[in-house]
Amino acid sequence: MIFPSLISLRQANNRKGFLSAIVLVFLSTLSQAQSSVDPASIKDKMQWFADAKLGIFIHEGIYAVNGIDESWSFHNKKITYADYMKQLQGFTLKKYDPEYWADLIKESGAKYAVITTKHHDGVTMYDSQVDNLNIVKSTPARRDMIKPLFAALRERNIKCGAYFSLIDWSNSNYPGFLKDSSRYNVHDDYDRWNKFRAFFQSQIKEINQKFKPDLWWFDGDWEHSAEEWEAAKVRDIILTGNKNAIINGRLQGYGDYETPEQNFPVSRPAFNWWELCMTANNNWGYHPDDTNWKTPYQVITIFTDAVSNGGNLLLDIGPRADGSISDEDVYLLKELGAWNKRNGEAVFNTIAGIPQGHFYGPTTLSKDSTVLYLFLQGNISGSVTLKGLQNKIKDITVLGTGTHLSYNIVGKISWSKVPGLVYINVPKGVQDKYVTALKVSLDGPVKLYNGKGGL
Ligand code: FHN
Repeated sequence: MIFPSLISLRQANNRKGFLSAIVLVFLSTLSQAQSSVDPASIKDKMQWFADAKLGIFIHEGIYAVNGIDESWSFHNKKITYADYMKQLQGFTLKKYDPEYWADLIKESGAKYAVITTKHHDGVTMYDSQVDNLNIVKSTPARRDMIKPLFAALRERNIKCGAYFSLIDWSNSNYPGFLKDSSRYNVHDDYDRWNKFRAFFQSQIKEINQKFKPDLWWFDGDWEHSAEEWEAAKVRDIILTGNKNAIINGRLQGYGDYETPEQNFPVSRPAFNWWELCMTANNNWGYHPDDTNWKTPYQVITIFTDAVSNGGNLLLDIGPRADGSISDEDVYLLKELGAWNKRNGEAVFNTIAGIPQGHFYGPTTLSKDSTVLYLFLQGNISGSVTLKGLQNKIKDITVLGTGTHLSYNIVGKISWSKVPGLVYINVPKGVQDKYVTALKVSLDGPVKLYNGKGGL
């Protein structure tokens, strides 16, 4: 379900890494089949993540200088490596205000944020002692952008995530470089590969010590196997330094949760925990020529759909090279935040909703399953139907306005155990600007009839 979409993603984005996509599918299917993490053993540490529902993804890097594809632009030979790295000279962060970033993320309603510490181009966004290819030593920014942001986020009780690319196409000991040329093959020169492993694992150790991420968002695991990455050891390095750290599912089977990308699950993913990562337009980084922005309505319907299917949304922004954030990204986060202020009860700290077929739209449940939340997409008025509900309804209100709604039970046959249809009357004027949330309070934990009807 996930990986074919990644292939189409790459092709759609001209990231013609077709071969890597094939390898990706094989390795990913392998890794998924062999997830090495026992869900029961991580249930407690995952609770904040399960309750959080919304995170903000931040792709910041030298690729914002020219506003081009992050790392892929040189890998796919849209620009030479030399010209790509000339962007180091234009990366200033002169308008970078981590307090403002943290305020905006707080206002969006997000409970966590994930920022790129290093993308596939190998440039670290902090003062790495392991490599001089970092924004402190190699750009006019001359400052670490991770420490002040994590401090500002933690002041606002927002969890901090570190995106880290296992791929490092700039490192001379890394096999991969351009789409059609590699430096060497691991099996031909394992000593060189060991040098690279020691290098990237040292960076993971320093990020763990310096910033103590609450969440690690690995990427690029598809280029090598769990054995080659020493994925089990990487997991141990992190958990030894921070036993409650959460690791995403891009560590060749040694992660805690799954990360579908850009494409939207139709049926409920069979994962204990999952997170849909998504761009606000078509690109992860700042790309001024990309004006294909999603609307707040589209983001909110995708968000409620993901949550109703037991997942989180990690919504991406791509700040500029001076650290300022585009008006379009700001507008989306503020509109999403205003909606969360009106309807957050139906999202945060809830659990996945009732199975499809009982209501034509996303739903969620309170943790004790005694409150059912129904999401009405678009400007729905008139009446909406709930099928198979065996509970008695205590009350129905519209979140955001508190308006109480009436309802009728239709077609209930006294001697039959099959429940009637609940028609909820939604008058004009109570609708939310984007998605309306109805709160249905029940007489106990939800009980559903999902039979085929009849006598
Ligand atoms: O190659 C990266 C891409 O540049 C971007 O960082 C996304 C974000 O999830 N991950 C990879 C593509 O799957």
